[in-house]
Amino acid sequence: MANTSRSESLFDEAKQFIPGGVNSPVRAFRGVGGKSPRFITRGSGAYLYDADGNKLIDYVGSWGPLILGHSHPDVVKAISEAASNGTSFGAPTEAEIRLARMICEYYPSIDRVRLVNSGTEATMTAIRLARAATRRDRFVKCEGCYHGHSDALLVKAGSGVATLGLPDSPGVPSDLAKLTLTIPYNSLAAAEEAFAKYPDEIACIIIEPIAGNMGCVPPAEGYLQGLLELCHSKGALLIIDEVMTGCRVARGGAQSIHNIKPDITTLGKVIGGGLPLAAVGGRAEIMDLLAPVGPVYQAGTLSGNPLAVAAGIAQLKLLADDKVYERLEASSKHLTDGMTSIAGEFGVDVTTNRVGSMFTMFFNKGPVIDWDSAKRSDTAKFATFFHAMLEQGVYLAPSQFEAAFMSYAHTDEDIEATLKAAHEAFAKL
Ligand code: KE4
Repeated sequence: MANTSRSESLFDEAKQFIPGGVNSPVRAFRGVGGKSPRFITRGSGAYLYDADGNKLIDYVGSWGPLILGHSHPDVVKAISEAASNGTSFGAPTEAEIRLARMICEYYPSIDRVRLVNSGTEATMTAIRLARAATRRDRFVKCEGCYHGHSDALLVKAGSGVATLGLPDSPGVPSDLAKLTLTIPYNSLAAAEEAFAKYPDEIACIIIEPIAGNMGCVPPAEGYLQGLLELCHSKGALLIIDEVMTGCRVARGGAQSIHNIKPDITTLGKVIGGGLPLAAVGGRAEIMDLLAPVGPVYQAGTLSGNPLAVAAGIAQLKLLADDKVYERLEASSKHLTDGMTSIAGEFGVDVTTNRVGSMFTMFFNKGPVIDWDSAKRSDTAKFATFFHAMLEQGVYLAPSQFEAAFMSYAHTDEDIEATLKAAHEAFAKL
């Protein structure tokens, strides 16, 4: 058994000062059980090192940002140089223009982009923009999609399709939740039903173009294009939330793979190079509704922060090379094909969904196409598999309903070691 005593004692200490000992709930391993999450001391390339000195092959990558691996020298150098000139000015800088220009070049649907500090801020702003642009209050999200923790988005489906949302957390007013309609993912009919039920009342649909927060679930053929056409036919906007998929599944995100131009895009994770940075972007006539040009208020003390912008520029510059995505595709296919065939050898039902370097192996006969099918996964079996892999030094996302991420730093030897660990883990199921 790996020694985890230091992590366990740090977890006990952390819980005295931080709710649940973590600054984001999923880190607490509640989805997989166990005595304690691993407290991490450093990351390097494809590896994390925990407080007890255990080396872990990392497939979480800080939940997506670290597409090049941990502490990439170019990114670290850029942050250090920026820091030596000061950490924050609360004033415009040339570097913010460079990053904004790169984003606009990578995303033809974006004329203007506002940098913020988290995906939550980005999606909250995107919905405010859509409501302002359409003068409508309701909006639609999909079950199983997560867009951050702003009140309007912490909503669960009511009974039936396209019903008034219910608060998915205490503290969210039901009067607010009612304005959020929830529909199944991958169902154009459900989206049409929402507009039929609330004609001229829906400001937008917000969607993960490739879902990652119910586990990885790709859109059905024509689904995204269908949503775009439906929204525009009803005077509504389409917000594509690429916080996870942006620069991950392709340099131009899911919208470049599916060749669609949404009205508003949110980005995060990869574009910040591991520092707190996200973005909301879209056509000029929408984005210029934002203060100080237009009346829609949005602000942030540390928005466009010099260190985060430097990290983002350094990472996005390295992602300009197609070879990075070619390698990510090949290494991710190698791993997921291998894992799936090992599961087959042991007669374990799994469904592996993958787009580029984000993927989920569901303990589920499949197909997994939406939240209803995803939630039929055997989470107990996943938890056993997760801990068996962690025990062998492989760090997967501590929830069946999360995506795992390959980095450019993972080598073929890392993948072979992971497959060997998977063989041992499946043998224990
Ligand atoms: P943040 O506020 O966590 O930066 O971004 C929220 C967000 C928005 N949109 C999408 C598609 C996202 O995946 C996220 C955040 N993703 C989770 C992982 N499932 C972050 C991990 C966490 O909550 O600790």
